[in-house]
Amino acid sequence: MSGIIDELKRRMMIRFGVGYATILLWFFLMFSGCGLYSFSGSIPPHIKSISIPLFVNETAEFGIAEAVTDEVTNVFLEENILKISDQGDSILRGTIKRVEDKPYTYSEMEEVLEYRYSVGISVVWFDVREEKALITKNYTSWGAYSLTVDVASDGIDNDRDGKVDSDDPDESGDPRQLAMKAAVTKISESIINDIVSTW
Ligand SMILES: [Ca+2]
Ligand SMILES: [Ca+2]
Repeated sequence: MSGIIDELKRRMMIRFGVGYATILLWFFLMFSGCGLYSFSGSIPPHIKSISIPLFVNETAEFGIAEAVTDEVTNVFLEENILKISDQGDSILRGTIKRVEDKPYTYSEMEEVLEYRYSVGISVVWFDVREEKALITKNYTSWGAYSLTVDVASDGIDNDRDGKVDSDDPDESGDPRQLAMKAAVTKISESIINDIVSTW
């Protein structure tokens, strides 16, 4: 008798277990579905692709237009947000308006401890079919660096990812280049966020 009860218990466990797994799977599909829906659903449905011509550089900063254009393009490719195309039904145009290096903190000896590299970029995301701008916005961001201490020991979170010096494997190389990369990455993220959350 107890054998039969044990068998019934076992079967109920299996059924309950399967049911539980089904519910979990259902929840997973529902939520991941919602995630996908809200992500792509925020872009007008007739826009399936985007052209990203090389940003215009109005500053003397060499290579920054390429750096920003590449970063934005890479995020689109990685996240599979819109198809990148030379003849896209939307176009992202950007202009590097301003690059500045400014002292930010000083030592007691009035030496500059930290510089801030800041970038200003104006961007237009244009709907080709309806011939209207979907986003027109200016973006600014910055990265920090020292001219006297190595990026790996300057006590500065150069790329603003919350990790400093030896805790951050990314903090190496040319300080100003790292600051530029940080600014460019932040602006690229902001542009992408605005594109996927306009509607
Ligand atoms: Ca860092
Ligand atoms: Ca550092």
